[in-house]
Amino acid sequence: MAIQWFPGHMHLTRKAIAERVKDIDVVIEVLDARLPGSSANPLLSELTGHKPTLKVLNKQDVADSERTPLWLDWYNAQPGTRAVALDASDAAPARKLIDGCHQLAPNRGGMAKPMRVLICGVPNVGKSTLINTLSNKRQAKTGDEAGITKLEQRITLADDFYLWDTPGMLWPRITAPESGYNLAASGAVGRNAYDEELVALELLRRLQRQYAPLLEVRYKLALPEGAVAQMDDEELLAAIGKKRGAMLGGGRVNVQKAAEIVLTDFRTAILGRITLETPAEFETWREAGRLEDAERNARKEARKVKTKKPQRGLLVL
Ligand SMILES: Nc1nc2c(ncn2[C@@H]2O[C@H](COP(=O)(O)OP(=O)(O)OP(=O)(O)O)[C@@H](O)[C@H]2O)c(=O)[nH]1
Ligand SMILES: [Mg+2]
Repeated sequence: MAIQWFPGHMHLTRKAIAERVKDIDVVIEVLDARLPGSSANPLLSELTGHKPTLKVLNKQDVADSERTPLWLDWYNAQPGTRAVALDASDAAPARKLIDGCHQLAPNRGGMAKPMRVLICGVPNVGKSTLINTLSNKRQAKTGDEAGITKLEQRITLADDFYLWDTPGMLWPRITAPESGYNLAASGAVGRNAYDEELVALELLRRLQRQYAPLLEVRYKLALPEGAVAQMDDEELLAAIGKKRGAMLGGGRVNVQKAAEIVLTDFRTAILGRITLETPAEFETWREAGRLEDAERNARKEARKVKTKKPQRGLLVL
C-alpha cells in the first residue's frame, strides 16, 4: 500500500506559498529529525528552491542522537544547503536561526528592508512551535496532530523581522512507499488517509530490525533474548495488545487498539529516541521510487500512443 494524501487545502497552501515566496528573503524548511529524508517535501523545494534556505531538523530531542549527525552531514554536503538540528521548545538554539537568516540575506534588516522569513514543511513537524519559541509568545496554534495550522499567518518578531507560518503540506504522489509509512507513523498524514494497523505493522518491522531492545523494554514481553527481532510482525502486534490490555471479548486481541498504542508510543517517544531512516536507506528508497516513476510515465506514454486516433488527411481544395 502506498500512502497518498494531498487534500484540497494543500492545493491552496501550494498556491499561497508560490505567491508569498516572491516577497520572501529566507525560507526555513522544518523537517522531522526522526525521518529527515522522508519529511523533506520535493514540492516545497520546487517552489522555494531559488531562495536561500535553512533546513531545520526539528524534534532532535526524540531522534536517535547517533543518526542526527549523519543527516546533518548529508544535508550540509549538498550544494547551497545549510542544516541545523533543534528542539523547537529550546529557546537559545532556536534564536540562533535569526542570526542564520541574517547571514543568508545580509542586505536585509532595518525598517526599510525588513527580513521576511517563510517557515514551511510537512504537517506536524513543529513549525508553529518553533515560531512561538522564536517570538517568545504563544501566537501560533500548535497541537499533536496533522493540519493544526489552517491558514498562512504573519508573525512580527521585531519591527524589522517578520515570520510567516504556513499550514503543513505534503505532495501529490509519494513515490517511495517507505517514506509514506514513515510520514504516517510520525503523524504528518491526516488520520483518515491511512490504515493504522498497516502503518503500525510497518513501523514494528522497522523497529524490530533496528530498535528491538526498546520494544522489549517498553512492552515487557518476557521472551528469550533476541526473540522479539525474529517474531512475525502480526504476532508481535498481538502480543503487545495482550500485554497492554487491548482485548475484545473471547480472548481476542483488539488489533486496532494495539496499533494505536504502538503509534502513540512512538509519537510521544515513550518508546525512546528513534530515527526511522539513515541517509543510505533513504537514498535507496528514493532511487527505487524514481525508477518506478520513470517506468510509470513510460507506460502512460505508450498507452497514449496506442489510443491516439489516426489523423485524418487534410482536405486541400
Ligand atoms: N519532542 C518534540 N516535540 C515537538 C517539537 N516541536 C514541536 N513538537 C510537538 O509536535 C507537535 C506539532 O507541533 P506544531 O508546532 O503544531 O507543528 P506544525 O508543523 O505547526 O503542524 P501543522 O500546523 O499541523 O502543519 C506538537 O505536539 C508539539 O508540541 C520538538 O522539537 N520536540
Ligand atoms: Mg502549525
